[in-house]
Amino acid sequence: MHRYLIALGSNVRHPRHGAPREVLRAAARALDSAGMDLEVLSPIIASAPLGPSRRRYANACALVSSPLAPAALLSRLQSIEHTFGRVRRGSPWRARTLDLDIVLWSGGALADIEANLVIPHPAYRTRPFVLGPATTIAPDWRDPLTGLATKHLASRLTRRRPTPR
Ligand code: A4P
Ligand code: MG
Repeated sequence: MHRYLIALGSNVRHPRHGAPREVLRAAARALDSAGMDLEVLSPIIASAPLGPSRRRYANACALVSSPLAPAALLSRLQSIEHTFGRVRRGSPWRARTLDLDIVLWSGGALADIEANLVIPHPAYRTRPFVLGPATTIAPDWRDPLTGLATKHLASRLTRRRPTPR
């Protein structure tokens, strides 16, 4: 059995599930029936968008256990994204409403070129919308590359810098 920390994000309503936070709740249930055991879902937070989008995001993290290896797990996540994100309302297909990223796994650092998969997720150390929820469910999980625990990475981001005089 492996353990994974998954980051969930959404900033588009889903016609059936509703607002982004409901999309995340439904996505967490979907993880549970796609070869993963959902151990815990973090609180769902609202976060300011990073990047070009203007809509606020709902973000959360989930801890799952699974017999699936990383590449197989990624393709399960992508098919869940697909069922949620591409809702046919006539054509063309609409933008994705759900992003599921693998942040960490129990096997340490991994770069699978064929599967286009890098773990830890290269951007997680600088993203408050990942580290905040992650700290509530996996505070002591260490980044295999820096050796820093989630809670330390998070506090590095929020720590106030000395004000210049
Ligand atoms: N990939 C490589 N490593 C991983 C991994 N550890 N987990 C590859 C998941 N996927 C991984 O992802 C693109 C490719 O990354 C995949 O082919 C996969 O093989 P994608 O999800 O299809 O595309 P994307 O969403 O454009 O990329 P990505 O990297 O997930 O986007 P970002 O950078 O995460 O941006 N602001 C707030 N507040 N909250 C958010 O959640 N999210 C984004 C999405 C932007 N701004 C945001 C948020
Ligand atoms: Mg993604």
